[in-house]
Amino acid sequence: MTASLVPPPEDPSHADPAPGPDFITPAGDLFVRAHMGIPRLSADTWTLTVEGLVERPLRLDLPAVLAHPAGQLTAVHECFGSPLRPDVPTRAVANVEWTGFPLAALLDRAAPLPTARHVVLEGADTGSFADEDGVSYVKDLPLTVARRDVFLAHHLNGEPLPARHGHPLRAVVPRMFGTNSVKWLTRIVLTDERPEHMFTTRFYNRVLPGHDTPQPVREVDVNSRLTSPERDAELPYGTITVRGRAWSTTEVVRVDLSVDGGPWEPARLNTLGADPAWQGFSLRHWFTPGPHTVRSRATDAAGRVQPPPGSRNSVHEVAFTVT
Ligand SMILES: Nc1nc2c(c(=O)[nH]1)N[C@H]1C(S)=C(S)[C@@H](COP(=O)(O)O)O[C@H]1N2
Ligand SMILES: [Mo]
Repeated sequence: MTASLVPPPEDPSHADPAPGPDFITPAGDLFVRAHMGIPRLSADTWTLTVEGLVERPLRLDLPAVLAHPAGQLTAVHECFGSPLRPDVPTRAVANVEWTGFPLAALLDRAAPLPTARHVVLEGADTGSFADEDGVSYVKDLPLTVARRDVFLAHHLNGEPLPARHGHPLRAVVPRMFGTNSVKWLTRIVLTDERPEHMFTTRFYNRVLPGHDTPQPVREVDVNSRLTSPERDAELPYGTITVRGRAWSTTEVVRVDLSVDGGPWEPARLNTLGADPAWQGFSLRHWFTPGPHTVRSRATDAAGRVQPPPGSRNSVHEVAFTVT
C-alpha cells in the first residue's frame, strides 16, 4: 500500500482552525450512564442539603438554587468505562456546555468547620449494582479540590437538564472522568475521612504510573479520538481530511497521525481556549484505493503521550476503505 503525504496548507504548529459545527455534542448524541437506573425527580419537592462538618447546614429548593448567579462552562465529558473492566478503552466522550455555578458558592454559605477535609456528593438514585441491593451513588473529593473545581449544573447546552442527565441538578467536575460528576444531586456532606462506599473505595480505583496502590479514578488521561473517516467507511479515491478530537487535564500540544503504520505526522491542532473543552485536529492526506488504517496519538503540555495498544487511553485506530 503506497500513500504519499500532501503537505497541509499551513504550518501545523500555528494552525488554529475554527472549532467546527460538532464542537458541542448535541444532547441527543450524548452517552448516558446510570448505574441504578434513571430516577424521575419532581422539581417541586426536590431539595439539596449541605450538611456534616459545617457551621450552617443548608437546605435549598430549586428556586433557591436557580437564584444563584449562573455562568457557562464548556467541558469535555468522558466516561471512564466499566468499573469492572478498567483497562478497556471506551472513548465515550462528548463536549458539553453546562450552565450553573461553582460549588464554592454553597460552601462559602455553609462555612466548613476546620476539621472538614472531604466533600461527599450523593445522588438520589438507588437500586441494585454488582449483586448488592439498596446501593446509592456516592463520590468524594478533597475539600480543596471540590472548592476549586466542582460546578453545579442545571442546564445542558442551554436547556434544563433532561432526566437522564441528572435533572434538576448535577455536579460537573471538569478535567475529571464523568464518574465524579454526580447526577440527581440531593446531598453534599462534609467529612473528616473518605467515605467507604461501593463507588468511592471499592470500584473506580486504579493503579496509576508512579503509584503502588490504587488511586480513585479522577483526572482524565491524555487521549484522542478519530471522528472522520468513520470506522469501516467507504470513501472515493483522492485527498481525504482526517479529523478528530484530543483532550487531557491540560492543553494538548500536539497530535500525530500515522497512516497504514507509517511515520507519525503532525496534524493541525486547535489551541485550548479558556474552557476545559476538547481540541480539534485535522490532516489532509492522499489515499490510494484499498484498505487503510489511521492512528492518532496526542501529547499534552505535561509531556504525557498516548500509549501503544493495550491501555484504556491507547492510540486510537480507525480502519476504512478507499475505492
Ligand atoms: N447519581 C449518579 N450520578 C452519576 C452516575 C450514576 O450512575 N448515578 N454515573 C456516572 C458516570 S460513570 C458517568 S460517565 C456520568 C455520565 O453522565 P451522563 O449520563 O450525563 O452522560 O455520570 C456520572 N454520575
Ligand atoms: Mo462512566
